[in-house]
Amino acid sequence: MKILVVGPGGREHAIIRALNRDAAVSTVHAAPGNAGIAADAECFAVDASDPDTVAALASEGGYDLVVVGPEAPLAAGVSDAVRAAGIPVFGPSQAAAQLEASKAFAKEIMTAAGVPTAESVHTTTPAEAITALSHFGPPYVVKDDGLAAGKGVVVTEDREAAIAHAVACQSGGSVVIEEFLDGPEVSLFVISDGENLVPLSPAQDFKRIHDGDAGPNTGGMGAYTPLDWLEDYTETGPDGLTRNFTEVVMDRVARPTVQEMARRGTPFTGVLYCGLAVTSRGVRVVEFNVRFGDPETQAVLERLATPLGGLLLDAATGNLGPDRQLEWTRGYAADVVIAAENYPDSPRKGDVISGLKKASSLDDVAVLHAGTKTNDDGDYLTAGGRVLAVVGTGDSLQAAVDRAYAGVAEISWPGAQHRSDIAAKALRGEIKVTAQLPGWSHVASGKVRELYEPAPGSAWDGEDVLLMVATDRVSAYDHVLSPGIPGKGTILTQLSLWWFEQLAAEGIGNHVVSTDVPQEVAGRGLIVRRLEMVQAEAIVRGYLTGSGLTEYGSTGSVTGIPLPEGLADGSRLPEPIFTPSSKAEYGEHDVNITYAQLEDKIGAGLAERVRCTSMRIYEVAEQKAREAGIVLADTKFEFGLSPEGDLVLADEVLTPDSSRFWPADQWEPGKAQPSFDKQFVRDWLTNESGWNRDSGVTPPPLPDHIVAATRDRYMEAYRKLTGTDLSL
Ligand code: Q0N
Repeated sequence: MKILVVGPGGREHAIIRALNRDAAVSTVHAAPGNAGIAADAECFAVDASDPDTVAALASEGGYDLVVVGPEAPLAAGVSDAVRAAGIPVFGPSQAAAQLEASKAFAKEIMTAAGVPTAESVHTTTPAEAITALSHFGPPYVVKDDGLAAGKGVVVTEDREAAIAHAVACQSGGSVVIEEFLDGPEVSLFVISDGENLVPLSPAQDFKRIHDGDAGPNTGGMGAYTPLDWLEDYTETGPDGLTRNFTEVVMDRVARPTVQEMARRGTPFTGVLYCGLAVTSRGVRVVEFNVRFGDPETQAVLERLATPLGGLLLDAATGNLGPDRQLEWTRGYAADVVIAAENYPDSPRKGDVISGLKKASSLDDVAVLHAGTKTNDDGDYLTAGGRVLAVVGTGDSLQAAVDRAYAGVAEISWPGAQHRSDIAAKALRGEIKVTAQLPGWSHVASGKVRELYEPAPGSAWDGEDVLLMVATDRVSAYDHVLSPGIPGKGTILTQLSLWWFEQLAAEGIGNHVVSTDVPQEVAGRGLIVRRLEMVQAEAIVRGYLTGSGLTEYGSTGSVTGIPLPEGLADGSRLPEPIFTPSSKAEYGEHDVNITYAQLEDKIGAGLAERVRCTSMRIYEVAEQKAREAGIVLADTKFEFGLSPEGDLVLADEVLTPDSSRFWPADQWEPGKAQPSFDKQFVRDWLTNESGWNRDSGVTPPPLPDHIVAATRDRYMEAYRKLTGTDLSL
């Protein structure tokens, strides 16, 4: 197969590199290509956006397939001209390319096809604008609708500022008020033959020039794939089946869009780039592009194992078939773009690039060219804003990123700039998405749990209930670790339920209403009464450790309760003590408070009821745990008040996440006690992983054997306490 790739940039270099790996591809040529591409394909210096020129070149060259890379030639009708010349072309017609070229057209198609996108309202009067702003709530998104006025977009929490911008825009025409899309952005490329579709692997790109998403927008400064954090995203379809992220985008976005385009007689052939926001309310389309994205393509194609030439030819000729699947290499890919000085304003050109050979000779590193040329001495010179993309691959995301940066470190020229935080948030586990549960709206996220409320019109709508979902996430030393512990959410929820039952038998009521939850969260979700929460945590300690030990060390007492001298880490206290704490600012540690402070905070009467009930629960639970061979060292409860004024036990109770469980037969005061849950995680992190707790750096991923051992430990705690096994 002989293929011509149209376009000059890094994306085209990535496509050509992947085509060269396809054994069925004999020849790849580029028009116009660039200096780096020239090493991998013969280049023809033509105007890539001129339809007749490209069609003539394609005919004369006898190509079996033309692949059009960038948007400009597509919008100019290059695909149509090549197709008219009787040559298969991968890339949409000029008419279908309107999905990218015209935002209004894209919106029209999405509306017709029922594709979820940001809800928006056109307004022409201040009163209409104010109504719309109130409808969406903060943060407010106010967009100028007049092409000429060009006052742009304002995103603000400040209602007055939003109104002012709306009024200013209305002076020149109308203004669009739009739903703010919270949540991370994802690029999903979907290959279409006009009818059938096949998705590539989701990727994330970095648009701003500087670290931390500071500075102006660029064409893209780096990307990585796949996105492990998307695994938490699920949605249930009308058939009651649960879909993963890619299935949701295929069902709700890509397929309806391609069907609508076909219905209009302008079938879409090529790659539909779905720019998506994964919001708390579900997936939303931010924008469509009609081509491979740059720099995501450099990472995505690096992992593609399916021969690319055959795939693109099948798409170009309507032969994808209904069940096309792609093969991927294991692991991850990341790329880092190196841009010229003064990019994106007016990039400096003509600097000699050094270190290219060294960088590309590194294992699992590829250097793809975007804006380069060569001089008479054979040096590579900068010749554009984005100059190079360095791609790294590896078994882990960290390895892929490390390799990309190892390549970047070899390359230099005066004023070269790159971001140093590509994939950093993902590596720190800071990107989170929430499963969409049928009948429930997400309201809050904890470190390891999620909270939902009944969705309007659902079975529980109008009832004062919440859905509390325990995840498999595990946290240690204030970091949420990856991967999670499979089954943890279920084990802890079932343990909590068992305790609730034991305590109910003692006359202690709790907030559980039902365990009949959506199947996605069966076993780890609880429907609970929505209570007015007591604004303090009720901690009972029978043994001295943790923050209690620290406080005892400096004052001899804990939350104002004096303790005898000579106690050590793990010492049993003469009698259990009630040591309340109070939520500090969001994200901060809770702070211990005295009983008098608790009385000030919630009132003396309520404080007494909370203290009394907590002590009683600890007494019951400590006894039961002891019989099971477990020391219940300390534990935290949360309470709420029912509308009738009853004190109700809330949250989860007496689990390893809210309590310290120690194996009774190993208890030995004077040292840190082995704990019954995360001991393996903590020991591995501090002793074996090479990670430093005080470094501020994200802990490395947990190895399989630590995950398995930790899970066994949770299971053992459940078995010991309840006397039964949990079949998961
Ligand atoms: C509530 N939290 C803090 C879930 C647990 N029954 C209730 N009624 C009203 N509010 C709450 C409960 C309970 N339980 C408790 N937040 C709201 C603990 N959350 C953290 C996130 O996950």
